[in-house]
Amino acid sequence: MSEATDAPAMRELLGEDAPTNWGKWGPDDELGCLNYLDAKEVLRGVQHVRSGQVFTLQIHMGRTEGPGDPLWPGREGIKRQNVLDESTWDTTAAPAFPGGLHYADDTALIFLQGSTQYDALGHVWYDGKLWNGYDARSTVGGMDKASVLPIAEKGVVGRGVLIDMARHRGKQWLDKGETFDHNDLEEAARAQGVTIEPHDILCIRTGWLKYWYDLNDPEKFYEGFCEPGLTYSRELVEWFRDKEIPNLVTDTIANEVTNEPDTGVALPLHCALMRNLGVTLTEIAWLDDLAEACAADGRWSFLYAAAPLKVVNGTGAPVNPVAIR
Ligand code: UVW
Repeated sequence: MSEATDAPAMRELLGEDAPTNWGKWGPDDELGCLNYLDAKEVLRGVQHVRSGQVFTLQIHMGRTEGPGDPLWPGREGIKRQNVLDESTWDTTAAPAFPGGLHYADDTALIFLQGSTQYDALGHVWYDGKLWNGYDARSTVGGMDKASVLPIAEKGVVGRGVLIDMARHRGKQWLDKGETFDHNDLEEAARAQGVTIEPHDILCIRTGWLKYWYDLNDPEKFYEGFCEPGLTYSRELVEWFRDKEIPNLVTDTIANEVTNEPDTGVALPLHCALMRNLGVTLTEIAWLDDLAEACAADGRWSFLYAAAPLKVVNGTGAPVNPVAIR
C-alpha cells in the first residue's frame, strides 16, 4: 500500500456537504440501503431465475495449497485445528459413547473479515462518527451500533447484476491500481446488454482473485499493494445514491482502488458509500464461474441471496453468497 503523507483528510476529499442518507430510515437504523430490499425486490430477483444454475460465491477458506487465502494486509487466514478425530480413539482417554460412535470436531481462530465477507455498516468511519451518525466510541470492545448482526438477521436477497469489467476491457484481470467509475460500469453494462436498475445488488468482477490464485506469489501480489477498482468522485457517489444500490459485491479484497489516484487517500469509497450512504459492502467474492455462465448465454442478472453469520457485535462476518440464474 502506498503511503501518502500529504493526503487530505477524508472530510476534505469528500466535502463537508458529502451526500448522506443519515436519518433517512430513522435514528436507530443499522441497515442503511439494505432497507431498499423489501419483499417486492425479492420477487423481482426471483424473476431472473431461468435455468436453475446455482453459483456459490465464497472463496475456499483455509486453502492449504497454492498461495493460500487472499487477505487485506495485516490480517491472517483461518487457523483451524482438530479437537477430535479418529486418532482420539487411539488413546484410552477417548470418550466412550454407547453404540461406539466416533466423531470429528474442530475449532477455528478467524479474522471475521478473513474470507468472503460482509462488512458491518459501522466497520469504517472518520471524524468520530459511523453510519447514521453513531459515535465511533460505540466500536470500543465490540460494535454496539451498526454491527454485522442486523445485516445477518435481515438477509440480503434481490436482483443481482454482474458487470464484468475485466472482460469488458479484454483482460484476464485488471492491473494493479487500475480504476473505473460509474460511467465505465454503465458502458460495460450496455456492452453486456444489461441495465443496472435501481435497487440492484451490484456485483463487479475485476479478475483480481483469479490473479491471486494464478500468480501464486503472495510477495509479488502484495508488492506496492494497490487493488484495482472503483475510484472516488462526487458524481460516482451521487450515482450510487440515486440508483439506491443496496449492496456492492466485488472480487477484490476491499471493493475499491486501494488508494485514490489523485490524492492517495486510502479507501474513500468505504467512507462515502458505507459510512455516509449506508451501502453494504461485500468483499472477496468469487465471481469467475458466474461470469463464465453469464457470458455463455448473455444473461447478466440473477437472484442473489446472502446472509453473513450472526456475530453479535461483529465488525463483519464470513458469508457464502448464492447466485441463482
Ligand atoms: C478495511 O476496511 C481495512 O478492510 P475491508 O473493508 O476490506 O474489510
